[in-house]
Parts: sequence; C-alpha cells; structure tokens
Amino acid sequence: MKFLHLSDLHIGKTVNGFSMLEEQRHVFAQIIGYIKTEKPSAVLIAGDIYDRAVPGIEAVRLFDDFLTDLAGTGVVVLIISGNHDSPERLHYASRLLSEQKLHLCGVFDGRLQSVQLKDDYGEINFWLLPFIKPSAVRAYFAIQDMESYADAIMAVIDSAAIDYTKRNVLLSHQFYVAAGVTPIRSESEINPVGGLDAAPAAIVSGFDYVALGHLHGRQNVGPHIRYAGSPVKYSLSEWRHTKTVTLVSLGEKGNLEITELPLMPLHNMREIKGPLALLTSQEIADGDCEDYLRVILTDEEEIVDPMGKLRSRYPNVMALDFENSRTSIEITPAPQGTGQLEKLSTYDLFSEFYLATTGAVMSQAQAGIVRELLEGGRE
Ligand SMILES: [Mn+2]
Repeated sequence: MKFLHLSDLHIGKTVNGFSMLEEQRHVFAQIIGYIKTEKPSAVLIAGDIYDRAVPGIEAVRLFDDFLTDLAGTGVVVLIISGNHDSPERLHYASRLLSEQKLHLCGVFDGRLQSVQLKDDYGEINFWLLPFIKPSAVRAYFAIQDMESYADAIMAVIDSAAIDYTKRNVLLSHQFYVAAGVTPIRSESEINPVGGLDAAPAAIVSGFDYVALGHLHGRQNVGPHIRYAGSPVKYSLSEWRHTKTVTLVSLGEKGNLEITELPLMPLHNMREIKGPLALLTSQEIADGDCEDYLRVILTDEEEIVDPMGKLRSRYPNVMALDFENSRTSIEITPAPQGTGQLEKLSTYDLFSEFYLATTGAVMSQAQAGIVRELLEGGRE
C-alpha cells in the first residue's frame, strides 16, 4: 500500500509579517497532483494543521478547500492534532466525517484510536495519537509518577495492546530523538524550555512506519521513523531546507520504501549579501525579485532608508542585517530591567538607539549635531 505523509501545514501562518496563505494554496495543489499520479490509498497529516488554536477565516476556508480536493481524489485521509491546534476545534464533526473516509483525531480521550485499511498482504492498522502532554494522559491511567512525555506516550501505546505481528503505522506529533543524533531544529517550531518534551524514538520502533509531525525540517529519527517536515519554509532559518512530502510504500511486513516528492514554492526564501548598489542594480539583481529575502548589507557607508531602497527592487524583504567593520565590533546591550538604562545619559541612549536601528555608529559630525540639539533642548 502506498500512502502520503505530510505534517505541519500551519495554515494561516504569517512569517515576518507576510501571509503564507498563497504559498500554502500553491503547495496543496502540488500535493493533490501527486495523489493523482502516485495514487496512494491514504494521506496522513501528522499535526499542526493550523498555526493557531483559533485560526482566521481565510485559514479555515483554505483547509476546507484542501479537504474537499483530497476527498475528491478518493483517498482515505487520517489527521491528528499538533501542539498548535485546538484539539476540540479540530475534532469537530469527526464522527460524521469518518463516514466520508476522513478520520480526524483531535482529542485524546484515553484510548488510542485506530483505522484499519487492507491491501493484498492483509490489514494495516493506522494508530492516531494526537499531541499529548503527560498531565492530560495521567487523568486516564492509574500510573504513579507519570512525569515525562516518554512515560505518557508509552502508557498510551501499551494500553492499545497492539499486535506487532501485523503491520502497524503510527501518526504522532511529539519531539522524538534518536540516541546520538542531533535533531535539525527550525525557528518556526515552539521549543519548550530545556527539551523536557523529548522522548526516545526507540519507544515507537515497534511500528512498521511512524509518521511524525512537529519538527519542520524533514528528517528520519530511525529507518522507518520520520518527520515529513513542513511543506513551506516557515522561518528564515529554513532558507536552505528543501521541502517535500513523503511517499511511503509498505509491502509485506518488513518491506518499506520511502520516496521524497519535492514541493516548489511560489516564492522561494533565500539570503543575499553584498553592498546595496550591487544588490539593487539591474544587471546583478539575481533570481526572482519576489522571493522572500534576508538581506545582509555590507556597505561601509551609511545608507538612508535602506529597507525602502531594497523593497523598491525586492518587495518581499523579510529581514535586513548589516555586516561591516562597525557591526563586527561586539556590542553588549545594556541588560533591561536592571535599572542600567536609567543610568545612561540621553546622549548615550540615543547613540544606542541609532546603532540598533541603523547598524552603524554615529559619525563625529552627527554626534556633534545630537549633542548640540540636546543641549539646546535643556536650555
Ligand atoms: Mn509545527
């Protein structure tokens, strides 16, 4: 049986003030295209459907369109909630929708839900584990000291009495780590302090495939335990990532094949670096000017309104940084809330502000003007 694994749609997300709705619509169309050509039996969406617990109208509308298109292809759709979703809202109408081959598991109700599909080799059980916290699981199990995420996940899986001689696939949205492997993290993920949510991937290694969501960079945490990654780059930290959906082909027990199908963005996300004149000149401006950019200006001279100048050529500049001999000097910002700022003179405060906003230190002439104005003001 072939099935498609995706996760972390984050429908409705904005990145540095830019709405990703059109990007999302663009990749969803490609996913529908892959379903038509590859003809998988099921589509697994491993959590973080929406970016927020209460998504905006446009986001709800886009998800509705996507679900309708998915249903139109005839595939079975399996969905769990992620840490960004509201479990109850995502769970809405799930009993009715399950009759339409759409299985939504938003809320953990004390029992690991499953959906059984069949192919020539027999049955495959798909287990739907929505995002859980130990506190939510404790209510259902009489287990002392259930403190960790690993304990909670193990308790839930153990309670399902899974027959591991059959083929089993798990959908889960937790932070699984493999021993000795550093996970690829992205700034668009929410990171609980200190990685307390981490659970060893070994606890789910009994499944024939584990379709994970949570980490936004695609990666395996075991030969058959995998994060599909988000379908769109959701932070500048992901600009070098390639986004894909995962096509899994599960044959007889123990026979698994994983293929990555690339997703093309409407506008790419990338980083460009150099002096302003070069980056904005007709001949040099490289690639698609409408890409989402982090621009690093290397000019030694100060520039008036650098963002305005850049955006006249690149309308989708997301971030602007400066890298020159002045910014290479390490500046330790005054710690806030310690009363340190109050001790600074108005002039010092202004020069800190100037440095923070322009990335440059004031020239002698400018410093003179500021001092003159400040003294004039005092008089
Ligand atoms: Mn996510």
